Amino acid sequence: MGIVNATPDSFSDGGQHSQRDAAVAHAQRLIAEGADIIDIGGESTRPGAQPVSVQQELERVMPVIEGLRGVQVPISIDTCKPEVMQAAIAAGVQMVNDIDALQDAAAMHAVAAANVAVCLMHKQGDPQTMQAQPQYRDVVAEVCEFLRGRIAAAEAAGIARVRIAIDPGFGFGKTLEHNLALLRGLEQLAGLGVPLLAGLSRKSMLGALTGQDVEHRVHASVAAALLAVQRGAKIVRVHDVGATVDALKILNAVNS
Ligand code: 9MG
Repeated sequence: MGIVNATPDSFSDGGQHSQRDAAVAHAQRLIAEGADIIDIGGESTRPGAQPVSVQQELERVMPVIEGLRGVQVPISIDTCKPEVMQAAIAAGVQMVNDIDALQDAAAMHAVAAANVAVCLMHKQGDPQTMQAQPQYRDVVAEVCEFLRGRIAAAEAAGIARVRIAIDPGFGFGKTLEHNLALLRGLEQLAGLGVPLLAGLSRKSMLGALTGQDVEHRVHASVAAALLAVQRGAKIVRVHDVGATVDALKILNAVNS
């Protein structure tokens, strides 16, 4: 899954049209490099990020979704807002990536009413405050229990199991130790019986381990993606698609 951030700070040279064109061109580049899914988001979820309005988010993501109409891979919308989900689904996206795991009833309804896939992610707290003091008794067991509960809630709302993926939410209300424990325990989450998505790309845990700033975390991100896939992840959400695809080709060749 290739990441396309339709946020003003991502494609920096100003005007709305050039932002849209740059985001569309970026997505097309990721597809050419081997992305199987493109994930488009209009609200930053980094620690400390401020929320944006429905209107702002729609203005950011909808032109990019329209610009990618007809591409050969499924498009995913990265949002927690039911209104954005509905508009994106109406425009043809095939997946909703909700870092809030459809805990909003209207979001659950938006996905249940459509024939789209969904990724249910775990987080503790909200992006503004989540890294202040994350606490768990047993992070793997608690994330597992939360995701088991969200799968059950989604199925009860009418979302077929084949449409559901889950994600431990690396970096979302987790310390470095929590993130490492989750990476070590990923097989337990994979055992929940739906595809597992892992997003480690360029995250601060990789900076903490390597000392590299965000622009220089490609190698660490590829290593983390490989480890996640070895432990059962079926989808890796990444910025550096070409490098990750090459690494996964080696893994697949060794495993086949
Ligand atoms: C939007 N977003 C940022 N990080 C993410 C992650 O790790 N997983 C998912 N599903 N979405 C993410």
